[in-house]
Parts: sequence; C-alpha cells; structure tokens
Amino acid sequence: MGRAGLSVLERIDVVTLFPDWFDCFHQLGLTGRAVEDGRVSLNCFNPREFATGVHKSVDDRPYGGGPGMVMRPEPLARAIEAARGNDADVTVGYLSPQGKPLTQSVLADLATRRRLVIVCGRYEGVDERVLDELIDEEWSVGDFVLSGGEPAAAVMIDALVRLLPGVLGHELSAEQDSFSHGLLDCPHYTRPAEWRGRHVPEVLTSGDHARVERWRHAQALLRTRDRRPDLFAAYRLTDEDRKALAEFLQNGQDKR
Ligand code: 4GO
Repeated sequence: MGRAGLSVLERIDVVTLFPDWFDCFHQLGLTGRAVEDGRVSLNCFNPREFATGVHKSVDDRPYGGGPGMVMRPEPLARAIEAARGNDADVTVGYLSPQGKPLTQSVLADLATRRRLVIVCGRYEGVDERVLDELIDEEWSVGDFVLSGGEPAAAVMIDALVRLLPGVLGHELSAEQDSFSHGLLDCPHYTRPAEWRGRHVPEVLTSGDHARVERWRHAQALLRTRDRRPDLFAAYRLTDEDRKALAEFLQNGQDKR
C-alpha cells in the first residue's frame, strides 16, 4: 500500500539512545501541533532499555581494532523489533553518510508509507549485521558526518510532517515549495515597502496577480541557474520559461 502511495504516514518511531532529542517535536511549532492534533504519532525506543546485565551496556570495541566503539547488535535489534511490532507495513531506515541522499522527492515518497521506524546510530556506528537483518533502507541528510543519527532524524521528521495533509493549513504551500518543481524558491517580502533604503520590487505591490506569478517564476529560474547549476541542468525548461528568462535578463529586473 505504501508503495502505491495510497497511504499516508500515521506513525513515526525513532530508535535512539537519546530520546530527549525528540521532545521538542511534541511541543514546538508545526510538528508540535501535528503530533498534538494526532495527525501523526511519534514514539522513541531506547536500546538502553533492552540491554541486559548490570551495566546495561549498548556499545563495545570494534573487531579488528581501531578507535571508538560500535553499537552492540542485540540491544539495538530488540529496540528495533519492539518499535516495528507485528506490523508488516513498516519501513525501517537507518541514517548514515553511506545512505541514499534524502531529497524532497524521496521524502515525498516516504511520507506515503504508513509507518516509519528511524534508527539512530551513535559512536562509530552499528554492527553491520543489524543493518543486514533489520534495516530496509539507509538514508543520508547530506555529505557530512554527525556524532549521532539524532539530528539527521530530526531533519527528516520536520521535512516529513510538513508534507502530511492538513499540517501546513494552507495546502498549496507545500506544492509551491522550493524543489517541488525542481527549482529554488523565489524571494519573499513583507511590510514596510521601504526598509533601510531598500524597496520591495514594484511588481509585488502592483496588484497584478498574473504579473506577480510570472515574476516569481522568473526569479526562481534565475536563482536556480545562478546558485544551483546542477538543479538547473536537470530542470526541463518550457518555451514559456525561456521567454521569461530572456525578458527578465534583458530588462535588468533580475533581483536575485
Ligand atoms: C547520519 C548519521 C551523518 C549522517 C551520522 C547523515 N552522520 N549525513 N552519524 O545523514 C553512525 C554513528 C551514523 C553516527 C551517525
């Protein structure tokens, strides 16, 4: 069902040694409201609580030597299994720099799975056998290294929850986002019309809605071309787009 896109994310579980990281999602802002309103439920499972022995240890030294520690398989596996439960329709993901890059379109797909379990590693990472045994997908939030998967999971949760129906309120705005059309966002302005000698572009105060939309789209094209040539190369320009670009470049209205 998740794959057909007929479902919508109902529940996110996070496997983490630091559940405090996720408290703010229950309290603050857009996600706080979404969780409070029951649009999505958010739970944490702590491998520490599944560790046995007096020390309840969750890490151990790496085979083959070297610095740092590795998360032990059994407490982690038990936490993942507790999070998953008996449900067949669950995607279990692990966050690491080795994962598939998370883009808006990957996240839009994940937002149509019914349940996600997000596993956060610490130390040097987790025992590879846990990935082989229990992880369906591996994701990355970018080409950099974090000391734990928690901030990456937090990024994912924020990006996912705002895609859920009813969460943004103004349904259209997720569609108007940067990236949903493969382009960066246009500039935004609010009052006052002049601030520190800088004026809001005249078109935005013209009341001509069609002109405003053409300007915004041209700005998005120009900014993408300047700042993200990789995205611009992948974007398929329409004849309309070419005209808009040429017009705005000619008129020197290229506020970027
Ligand atoms: C995820 C996790 C980077 C990412 C991480 C990322 N670093 N780029 N660190 O999405 C294993 C132990 C992974 C620390 C974790």
